Amino acid sequence: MGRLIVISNRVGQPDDTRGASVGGLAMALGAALREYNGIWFGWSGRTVETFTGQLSVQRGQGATIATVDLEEQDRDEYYNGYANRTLWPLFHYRIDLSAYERSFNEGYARVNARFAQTVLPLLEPDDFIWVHDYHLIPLARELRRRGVKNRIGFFLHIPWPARRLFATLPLHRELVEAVFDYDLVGFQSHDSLSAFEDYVRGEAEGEIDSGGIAQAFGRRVRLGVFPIGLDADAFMAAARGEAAAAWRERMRVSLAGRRMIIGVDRLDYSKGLEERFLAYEEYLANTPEALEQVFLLQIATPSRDEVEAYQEIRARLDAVTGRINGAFATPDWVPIRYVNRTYRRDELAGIYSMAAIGLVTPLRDGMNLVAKEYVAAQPPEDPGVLILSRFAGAAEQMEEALIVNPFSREEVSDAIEAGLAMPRDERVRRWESLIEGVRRHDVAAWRDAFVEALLAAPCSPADRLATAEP
Ligand code: GDG
Repeated sequence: MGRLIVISNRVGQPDDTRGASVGGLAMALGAALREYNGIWFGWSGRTVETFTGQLSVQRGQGATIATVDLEEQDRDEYYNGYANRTLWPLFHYRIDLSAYERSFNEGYARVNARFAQTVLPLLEPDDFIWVHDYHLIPLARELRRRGVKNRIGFFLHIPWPARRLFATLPLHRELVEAVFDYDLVGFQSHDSLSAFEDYVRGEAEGEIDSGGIAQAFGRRVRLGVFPIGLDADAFMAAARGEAAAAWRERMRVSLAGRRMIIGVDRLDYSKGLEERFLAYEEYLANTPEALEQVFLLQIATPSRDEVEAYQEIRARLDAVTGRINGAFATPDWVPIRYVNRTYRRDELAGIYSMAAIGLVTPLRDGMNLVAKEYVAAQPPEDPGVLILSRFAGAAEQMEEALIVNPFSREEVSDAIEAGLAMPRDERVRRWESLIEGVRRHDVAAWRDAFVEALLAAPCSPADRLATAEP
């Protein structure tokens, strides 16, 4: 079997098993690459005055990491622009925040072409290529134009939006047409898959056969659902380790008999943090006996802070937490402990394990790994309760959580009350079912299912010739 070539916007540190890096993608791919003799290619995160296409290659224990520098204009138009100001908000149903600027589009096309050009000399005929996420949707098209016939798969970590929303994107057809240069396209959830299929049928005059093959634009691509998972055993082991134990003790002292609700998220408007705080405020207002007995610890790691919408959400959250704390706090209790910094994964595991409730209420989320981490960190004999948004991909798998509509303060507030009152035998029963799913559908199962489907996908080089440049 050939090598696995992973291509994503940024590369992670596959040898870093303690996981200092933030973001579900880096954790998931690190585990995948250790297993194969893989190459991981992406942007170095650095900018230079003029693009050179110079590869910088680093051989680690598990994988070879290859990176390239981009220009400042690339970062502005491709990364901060098309990826995070156009596609991210649109794919998370925030068309009010989506910026449609031609220069972003051009930057996106330019960087995808640069990625293809730079990775080309690394490729061997037997390699199979796995492209990740919304930054690189047209990469297969760019590779095909350069004559690449290898199997290429694409996995979308974020949701695919409903057809009518997607159609608000200028040049939406071109973007979907580019999807048809892959052999396999994977989504996190059935919800995303059916939104894509709906677009293919309704806007691209295409068809989906019973085997999950989509046909449109004179080409075919296999579609599938591949819900991402945790490196569950490693995370459970981290929860039993020294750093976790130290944090458990630190939290035990600081709890002083109170009960903790926890949220852990990148500071992103899609995660529903403001709505979460307001629902929690509603719970406090309606439950006087909870005052001084409960608190919400929200760890919100700053992210994409060059993008205005992120600066705005950060300022709003500062204001909302300040207001709620001002209204409810007493000299020895604050209702919301709001923390804008990063912790190591093993430290997080210890903190999660002390929380009576994991509050995971994104307004839209491809999957949401925090929900799975919370479950993996719980003590089996006395587990906490997961409250989970129905709009996270994880909700399709984690039915034993308390599933809520994150837009409804009342519903979330009721779920907090129900979670805190839930008897131990019900908590154990729900948790046993949840942890079984987290362990079975782990990151290795995700990778194996995707790779197997990619290797089995119908690969028809004849179709490719149509898109190759003369
Ligand atoms: C995208 C999709 C999909 C957070 N704070 C710290 C920290 N984190 C870690 C969490 C978790 C990860 O970041 C966040 O993963 P999510 O899955 O919740 O969300 P995104 O970053 O938006 O990821 C998402 C994912 O890709 C994978 O496909 O599930 O839907 O949006 O692992 O623990 N990690 C550390 N310190 C922190 O302070 N070490």
